[in-house]
Amino acid sequence: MPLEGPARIVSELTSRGYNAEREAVTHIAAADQPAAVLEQVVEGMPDDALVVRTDHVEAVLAAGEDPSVSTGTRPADQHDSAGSVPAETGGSVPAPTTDSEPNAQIERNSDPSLRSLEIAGDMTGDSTGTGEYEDFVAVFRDRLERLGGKLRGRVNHRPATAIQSMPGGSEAGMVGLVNDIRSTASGHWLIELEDATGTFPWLVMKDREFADMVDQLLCDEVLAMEGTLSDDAGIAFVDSMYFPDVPRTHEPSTADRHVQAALISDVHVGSQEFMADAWNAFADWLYTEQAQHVEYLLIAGDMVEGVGIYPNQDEELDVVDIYEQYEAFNERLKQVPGDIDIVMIPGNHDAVRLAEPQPGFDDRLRDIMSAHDPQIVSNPSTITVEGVSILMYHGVSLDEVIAELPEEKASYDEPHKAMYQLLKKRHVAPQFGGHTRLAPEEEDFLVMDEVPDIFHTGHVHKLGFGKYHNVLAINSGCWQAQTDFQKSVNINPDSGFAPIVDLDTLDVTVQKFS
Ligand code: D5M
Ligand code: FE
Ligand code: ZN
Repeated sequence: MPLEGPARIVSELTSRGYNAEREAVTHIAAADQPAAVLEQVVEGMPDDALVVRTDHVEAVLAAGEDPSVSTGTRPADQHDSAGSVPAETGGSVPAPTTDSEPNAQIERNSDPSLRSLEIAGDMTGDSTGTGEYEDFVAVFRDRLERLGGKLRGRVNHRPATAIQSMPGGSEAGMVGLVNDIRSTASGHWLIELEDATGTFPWLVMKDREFADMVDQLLCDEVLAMEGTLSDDAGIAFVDSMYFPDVPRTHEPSTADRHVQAALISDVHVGSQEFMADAWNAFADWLYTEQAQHVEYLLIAGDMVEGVGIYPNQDEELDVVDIYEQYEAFNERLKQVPGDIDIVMIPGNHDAVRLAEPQPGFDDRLRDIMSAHDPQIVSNPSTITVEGVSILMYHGVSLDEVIAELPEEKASYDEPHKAMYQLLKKRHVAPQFGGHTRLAPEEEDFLVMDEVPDIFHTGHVHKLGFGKYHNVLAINSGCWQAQTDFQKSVNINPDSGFAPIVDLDTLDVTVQKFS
C-alpha cells in the first residue's frame, strides 16, 4: 500500500498544496484504504482551505464507512495519482507503529500556551567584525575578560608585567590565555600565559600532579596558574592550575511537565548517502503514540550536503544545486508533524560563512525552509526550552579536541568526552587557527558565559552522551551513510539514530531508525 505512513501522507498532501493537522493525518493512516480516503478528502476540500483538518477526514470516513467500497463517484485514475508518491519515499520503510495500532489516538499536546521556547544567544545580525587585526585583538580581549572573570576570585593574580618585576622566590598568580605549550629538553612543560599587559612563562614539572593536565590544554584557552618564581625570577614553577569549568554543584533546571525533545544533526540532504528510509521511519515514528511527548525537534547543523565542501565531493552528490538541496531538505521537514516546534543552527556544510560564529541562514534560505516555520538561529546559540537551557553548537572544534587530546580524554567513539573538555574550558572552540575558523568580532560569541543544562553538538557523525558536572552533553549521530572519505579514514558513522531527551528529568532514550 503506497500511502501507509503518516509521513508519506503528509508529503502527498503537501504536494497538492495542503498542510494537515496531525490528527487528520493519523486518521487517514488508520483507514483501511488510506490512499482512497486521502483522495476523497482532497476532493471534498473547500476551495479556500489550506489545512486538512480532522473534521474533513471524519466527514469522509462517516460518509462511506469504507470508502474503498463506496465506488462509482471517483474517476478511476485517482487511485493512480495517490500512488504516485515520489519513488524515493516509498517502499522499503518499516511499517510505522500506527499501522499495527490503527486506532491509537496520539494526543500530542499542541496547546501553544503550555509551550515555552526562548532564544537567548543568537548572534544573527549582530556581526560587527570587519576582519581587521583590531577585531582579533578585541575578540581575545573579550574572551580573557569574561572567562578570566570566572577565575580571578580563585587566585591572587597579578598582571604579567607586575610578575616580571617581582623578586625571585615570590609567590605569584596569573590569569591568561595559553599562548604556547612546549616541552623542555628534560621533559618538563613550559606554558606561556598572556594577558593584556604581556606574557609570562610557567613551568609544570613532569612529576607534579598537574603534568597530566598539560595534555588537555589547547592554545588560546583561558587558565589561571599559581606558583613560585625561580631564583632569577625568569619563570614560575606551577603549584596549581585552574580551568573556568562548570561548578560541580551545578544544578540543572528541568521542565515542570513531561515533555521531550528530539536532538539530531547532520541530515546531509543532497548527498547520495542521505538515508531517506531512516528519515522516513523517524518522521513516521513522530506520529506514533510513543512519540506523543516529543514537542521539540532541535537540529544542530549540516542540514544539507552543500557543494564544494571537500575535494571530489561532487561525485557523491545526489542534488548538485545548493538551493535545490535546501528545497529537498524542506520537503524532509514537511514530513515532521506540524505541531512539533523546530529549532536549527547551521553547520560547516551549510550555505553560510564557515567562520564561527556562523549567523543563521539568510532570507533566501529561510524562505526556502519556511514550510515548518522553524526557528533559525546562529551557530552557536543558546535556547531555553521549557526552562531548560540548551547550548546548540555544530561541533567543528570537536575534530580538533579529538586530534590534540589523548584517546581516553576525547575520541570519536566517545564524542561526549570531547564535549566535556569544551565545558571545562567554557568555550565551544578554544583553539584559533586550526580546523575551526573563527570570525573576529568585538565580542567572543563562543564563550559559555552561563552553564547550559544541555550541550548539544553534532558534526563528528557519532552518537554519544553523558553528564559532566550534571550538564547533559549529547552529540547526535547523522542521517548519512558512510562516505568514501570516511571509509578511507575508517570513520564509522552512527547513522539513523534520534536521541530523545526528557526535559523534566534530562534522561535520554535513543530511537534507532536504520
Ligand atoms: O563531518 C563529518 C566528520 O568527518 C567530521 O568528523 C569531519 C570528518 N570529515 C569528513 N570528510 C572529511 C574530509 N574530506 N576531510 C577531513 N575531515 C572530514 P562533516 O562536517 O559532515 O563533513
Ligand atoms: Fe556533518
Ligand atoms: Zn559538520
